[in-house]
Formats: sequence, structure tokens, C-alpha cells
Amino acid sequence: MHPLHQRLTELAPQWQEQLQTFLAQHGTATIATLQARQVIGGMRGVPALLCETSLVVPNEGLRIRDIPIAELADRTPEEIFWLLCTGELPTAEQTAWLRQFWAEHATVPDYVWQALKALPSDSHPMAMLSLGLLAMERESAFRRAFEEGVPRAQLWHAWLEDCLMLLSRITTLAAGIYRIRFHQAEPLPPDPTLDWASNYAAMLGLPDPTGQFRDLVRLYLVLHSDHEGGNVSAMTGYTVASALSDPFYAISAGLNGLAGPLHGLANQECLRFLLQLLGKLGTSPSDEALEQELWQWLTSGHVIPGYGHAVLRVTDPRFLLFQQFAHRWQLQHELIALVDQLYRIVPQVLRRHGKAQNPWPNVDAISGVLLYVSGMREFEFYTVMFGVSRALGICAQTLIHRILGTPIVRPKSLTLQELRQLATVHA
Ligand code: HAX
Repeated sequence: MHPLHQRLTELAPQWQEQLQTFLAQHGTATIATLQARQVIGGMRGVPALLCETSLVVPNEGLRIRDIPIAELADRTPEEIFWLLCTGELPTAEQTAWLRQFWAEHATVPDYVWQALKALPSDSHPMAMLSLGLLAMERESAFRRAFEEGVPRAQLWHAWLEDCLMLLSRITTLAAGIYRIRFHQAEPLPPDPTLDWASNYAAMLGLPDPTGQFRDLVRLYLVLHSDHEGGNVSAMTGYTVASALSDPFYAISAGLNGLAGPLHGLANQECLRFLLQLLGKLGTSPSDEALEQELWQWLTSGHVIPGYGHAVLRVTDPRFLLFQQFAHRWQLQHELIALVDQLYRIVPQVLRRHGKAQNPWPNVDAISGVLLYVSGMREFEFYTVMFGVSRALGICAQTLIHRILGTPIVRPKSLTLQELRQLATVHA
């Protein structure tokens, strides 16, 4: 039994018992009321999902297993995945084991490359990522275990096995997609001596004489790894997994949601906006010119990309961590200067506009810019970078659900007529 399997085998009975005790003591407690508009409004604010891995605190930001993200910014994705799954930071030996496991299992089978190369050259890289994962579904240990009649309570062992295999390969897969799709080049093979982030950075094949890109990839993978259970990708992965579809189906489905412009694509929109501003106002616009342009943009009915958030009410700490990264590496670029300038100006403008509940920047206000100035100019690939990272969180979240044995997701839907009747009764 490998170290992660061993630790989870120790923790699983405790978690299962805690859940059963909670259900016995409080299972019928009323914890919230529901407004009719929430039924229509994307279930906003409805506390109806269990997620142990992370929490977004409105006045603080992301906490992974109750540790503020800023305290985890120097960690590796290996450490973050272990933390997400177990609730504990790994020892040096445990980290070394996971690093070696991922590196040694990182080769993507040839049939996947053949399938991807057979696609038309304008296929979206997110579609290619999703398809690459689905192609590997035939190797699922979970599906095999289910078909062999392994008892429900034991199925999580195979879920873990699949997640580790999927995560071992996803960096190779994504980097290969980058090379096939944008550079008409062959995928680069993984180096079994490298850690997950360094291997990914190396396989992307961009020049990186100082190691700055490798450090950015590591930070990017850490900061985007998880963001509660209710966002589209996490909730989709959880829903699909609840039908006992295996991790390849579940993660692929979650990533399809991430591909949407209202979710994972926002960083690309933000970068486009910044480039437009520079194109229109020149490379170092004055504060006054910028303010005037932003005001016109807002009053003509547009949103300022990278600002505002559905849950957060402060500057996203991930934005600040990326900004610190840019300063630490002394990245001299007009886009970085513009990000800093906008951070001084946009919150005032949004306050004056008076609509946004949160005038502060979110992570997308800078994440795409950093990839761009580090040499990755293909906007369409940015969501793939996000997706590789978010696969960590969705794998961990679904693994915990399988350990806890939570049932298939099946909320009740209502017709508008039923909703009207209910609303009248409770008016
Ligand atoms: N610029 C202009 N207006 C904004 C705004 C912004 N950045 N942020 C919010 N508003 C407006 C909303 O459009 C809304 O207007 P209406 O009443 O006319 O519909 C009003 O302020 C109230 O919105 P809110 O309650 O503050 O924010 P929401 O929860 O409705 O929306 C969004 C949150 C992130 C979608 C929103 O702030 C937005 O569109 N921001 C710009 C796009 C963006 O940065 N998206 C990335 C979010 C991070 C993320 O989750 N990535 O995956």
C-alpha cells in the first residue's frame, strides 16, 4: 500500500464515523431557508453542498483545509494535493513519494496522441484536454472494480488509483496539446526525475533561462487548485461522480464547465481587455485618461474584467500573491504596470459606479497577464493551465465523497407553476 493510500485508509473510518454521528444527531436540523429567486438564480447562496477541501471566506479569501492560501503559496502541487485529500500537510518523505509516483506514471499512451492528432487543427485546446481524458477512461480501475462487484464502501480505493493516474498524466497531456495545437510539434516526453510543476513547465517547451516560468507554473498550479464545491466545474465533477461514473468521466465533465466564458475563460477576457486599453491609450496612459476610459466602458454597459466576485468582498489574495510574484521576479512589462495602475484606479471607479458589491480585483485580473509576459501568448490555452490545476481539487473533492459514501445527487426541480403555488402558500 502506498503512503497516500495508507494514510487515507487510516482516516477513512474516522471521517465515516464523524459523518454518521453528525447525521444521527443533526440530520433533520433546518440550517437555511430558501427564497424563490434562488431556485431560478443558479442556487446562489444556497448552502446545499458538502465540501471538505476548501472554503472561500468573503472577507479573507481562499482557505485550503482551513489554511489561508497565502500561507501555502510557496508549496508544491504535490503538497497541496496531499493536503486537499487528507487535511494534513505531508512529510518530506510523503511529498517525495508523490512526486516520484506522478513522474514515473506521466507517460500518455500513444492512442491518446493519435486521437488528438486526428482532430481538425482549429479544435479548442479545452475540448482536446477533455477528450484526451475521456480516451483514457478505458483504463479506469474504478470502472473495473465496479464491474467486478467490489462492495460500494471499498470503491474509493480504486477512485484514488484512477485520480493518481489521471493526475500523473494530465500535465503531459496538456503540454502535448499545447505543442500539437499551437506549434505543430511533437509532445515532449516527461522527465521521471522532475516534480509535477517543473515537468509540466519543461514539457510545454517554452524558453525559460532563469526558471521564472517554472516558478510561475508552480504558483499557478497551487493557486488555482481548489475553490470550494459550488463553482461550475467542481459541482459538475461531483454530480457526475455521484452517479459512480469514474474519475475520467467526472473530471472531463468538470473541465467542460471550466471551459465556459463565465468561469475559467475569464482570465483570457481580462488580458484581452488590458491589451485593448494599451492599444487605445498607448503604453503608459495617465491615471486621468485611464479613469475616463474605464468610466466610458462601464457606462456603456460593460463589466470591467478581473474585478468583482460572487463571494469575495476583499482583494482576492491570489491576485496579491501573483502581484508579489511579478515584483519578486522584477517583471518589467507594460502589462504588469497596467495591472498595478488599474488596481489603484478601478476600485474607486467601480465604487462611483455603485453597482458591483465587490470593487476589488479577483485572480483573473493578473493570472493571464503573467502567462503572457512569461512567453505563453496563446490565450486559448490559459483555461487548460487552469484546468490542470483545478483537476487537483476536483479529484480530491470527489475522492472524499467516495470515501464518505455520499449518495447520488438528485435535487428536486419545480415547474414555474409549482414555484408560483409554493410562493403563494408561503407569502
Ligand atoms: N464591472 C462592472 N460591473 C460589475 C462588475 C465589474 N467588474 N462586477 C459586478 N458588476 C455589476 C454586476 O454586473 C451587477 O450588475 P447588474 O445589477 O446590472 O446585473 C452588479 O454589479 C451586482 O453584481 P455583484 O453582485 O457585485 O456581482 P455578481 O455576483 O453578480 O457577479 C462577477 C460576479 C464575477 C460575475 C462580476 O463581478 C463580474 O462580471 N466581474 C467581471 C468578470 C470577472 O472578473 N469574472 C471572473 C470572476 C472570477 C472567477 O470566478 N473566475 O473563475
